[in-house]
Amino acid sequence: MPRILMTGACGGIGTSLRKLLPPIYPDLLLSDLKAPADLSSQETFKAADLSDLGQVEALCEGVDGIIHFGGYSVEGSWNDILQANIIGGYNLFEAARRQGVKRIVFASSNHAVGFYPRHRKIDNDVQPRPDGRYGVSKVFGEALGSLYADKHGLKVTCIRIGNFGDKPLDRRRLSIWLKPDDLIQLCRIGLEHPDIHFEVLYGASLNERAWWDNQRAYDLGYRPTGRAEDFREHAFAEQTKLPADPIGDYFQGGAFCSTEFDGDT
Ligand code: 15L
Repeated sequence: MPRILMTGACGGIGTSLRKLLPPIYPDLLLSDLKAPADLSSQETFKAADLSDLGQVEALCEGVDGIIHFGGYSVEGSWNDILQANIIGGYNLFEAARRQGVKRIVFASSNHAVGFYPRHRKIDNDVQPRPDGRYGVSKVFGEALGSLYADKHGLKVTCIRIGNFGDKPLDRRRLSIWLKPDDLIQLCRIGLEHPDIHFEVLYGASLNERAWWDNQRAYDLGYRPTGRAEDFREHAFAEQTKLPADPIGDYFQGGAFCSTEFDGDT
């Protein structure tokens, strides 16, 4: 039975996946800076600060595969992003190498490519166009994954997650929504598929308005079940509550693009 480590256990995605993963991976080790308040006696938890290599190395001992959701998950100050995502990302890959971990699923983000305009459909070969310091840290994480796959033989899958949740929250999210069960499928591909070397996949459900060509994920067996259009009315109703954002509406990354923006469209 493989031992799977999931970092970021207290984050939005980690909180949801903590409940969904145990039937698939019963030997699940959870980690974050502090234990979740509702940690049950059935769960195994070890605290670690990603910016401390020694702590991350201790965490990786005896682990076969990692799902890395830890770190900063939105735009932040340079120092926060530097500690949690740049240094933390390096520590995670390096600790995994030192401890002989075989596979890593890295939670990348749509914000690694957020400055592509919405009228352009992109695949997983496009060059990065990060839309902030957070997006840059995700590009860095993908680059680390590529390096550790090519140089050290780790099997690495980067998932450019759109917007994870039970339903799409607004018009933009109709294009990038990711249902929890579909993320589980992508994680399983990364942790189990025999053909993985280094992959970049899009974390998106069955979204008719998708801006991403996710053929590679489908080739690896991905069969999403979440249909964004089933929630169209809800998403459009929520959209009316948001302030106008012409810059954000032009780019795939939305408000991550319009924040601090003084460029050209
Ligand atoms: C992300 O990468 C964030 O982690 C999440 O909080 C959302 O903002 C999401 O992107 C999004 O683009 O909607």
